[in-house]
Amino acid sequence: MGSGSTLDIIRTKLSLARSVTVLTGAGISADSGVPTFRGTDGLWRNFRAEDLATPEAFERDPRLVWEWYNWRRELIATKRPNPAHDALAQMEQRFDRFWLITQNVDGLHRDAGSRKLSEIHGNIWMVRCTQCGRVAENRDVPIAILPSCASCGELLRPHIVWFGESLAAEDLQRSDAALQTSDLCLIIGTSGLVYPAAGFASIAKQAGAFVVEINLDPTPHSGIVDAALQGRAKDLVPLLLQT
Ligand code: BJW
Ligand code: ZN
Repeated sequence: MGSGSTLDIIRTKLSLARSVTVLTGAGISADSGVPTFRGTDGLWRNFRAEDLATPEAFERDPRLVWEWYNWRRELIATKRPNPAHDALAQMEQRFDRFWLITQNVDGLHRDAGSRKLSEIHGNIWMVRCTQCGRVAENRDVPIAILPSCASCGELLRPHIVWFGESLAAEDLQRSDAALQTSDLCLIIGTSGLVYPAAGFASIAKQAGAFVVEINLDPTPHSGIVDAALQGRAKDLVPLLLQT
C-alpha cells in the first residue's frame, strides 16, 4: 500500500471519528529543534536520561542534575511550536471528544494552543519543593543553583516524573479514559520504550481504536498499529487535516 492511500485511509477515519486521542513524544519537538532523548544529540556531557532523570541521581548530586536542566531550559526557551503542534491544536477544535497526552516536558503543545492536554511527565518550567511539596512556575534562565523554596527555604526539584516515580493519578486516569473510549488514536514521535506510555497504543487498540503511528523510524509500536506514516511530524501531521 503506497503512503498516498494510507494517508487517504487515515483522513477518512479521522473524518468519521467521534473521539480522538493523541500521544506525542520527543519526535514532535525535534522539528522545533529540541533534542530527543534517544537520539545522539540528546546526550549532555555523555550522560543519558537514565543516568540523570532519577530520584537517586538527584539525591546524590542535585547540582549536576540542575545543571542538566539548566542546559535544557536554556535550549527550550528559544524554541517555538512547529506545524505539527499547531495542527494538533487545530484538531482539538474539530472534536467534542479529544485528548492530547504528551510525554514532553517542553510546554510547546500549550504554547501552540492545545488545552485538552495531559503533560504526563510534567513540565520543565515547574518546580516542586523536596520538603513541603509546594509546586510553582519558574521561568528563570538560568535558574539559580541550587534553587530554594519560597515558602520553606528547602531545596527545589524539577516538577518532572523521573524513572522509578509514579505518574500523577489524575493524568493516568484521564489518559486511560481517553484511550478506552477513542475510535482513533495517533501515536506521534515516540520510541515506545518508556512505560507506562509505551503501553498506550495497545490499550487503545484493545479498546477498538484505529491506531496510527507517525515516526521517522519503525518502533516497537509499528507491528501493532493499523496504519503507519514514516517521516517528519511537522510534514505529516498537518496533512491529516487537509481534505
Ligand atoms: C521523529 C522525529 C520527527 C525523531 N518526526 N518522529 C515495565 C518494564 C520495564 C520497566 C518499566 C516498566 N514499567 C515501568 C518501568 C520503569 C520505567 C521504564 O519504562 N523504563 C524503561 C526505560 C524500560 N518507567 C518509569 O519509571 C515510569 N514510572 C512508572 O512506571 O512508575 C511505576 C513503576 C516504577 C518502577 C518500576 C515499575 C513501575 C516513569 C517514566 C518517566 C520517564 N521520564 C522521562 C525523563 C524525564 C526527564 C526530563 O524530561 O526532564 O521522560 S524518560 C524520557 O523518555 C522522557 C520522555 O518523555 C520519555 C519518552 O521518550 P520519547 O518521547 O519516546 O523520546 P525518544 O527520544 O525515546 O524517541 C523519539 C522518537 O521520535 C524516536 O522514535 C524517533 O524515531 C522519533 N523522531 N525525530 C517524527 N522529526
Ligand atoms: Zn517548601
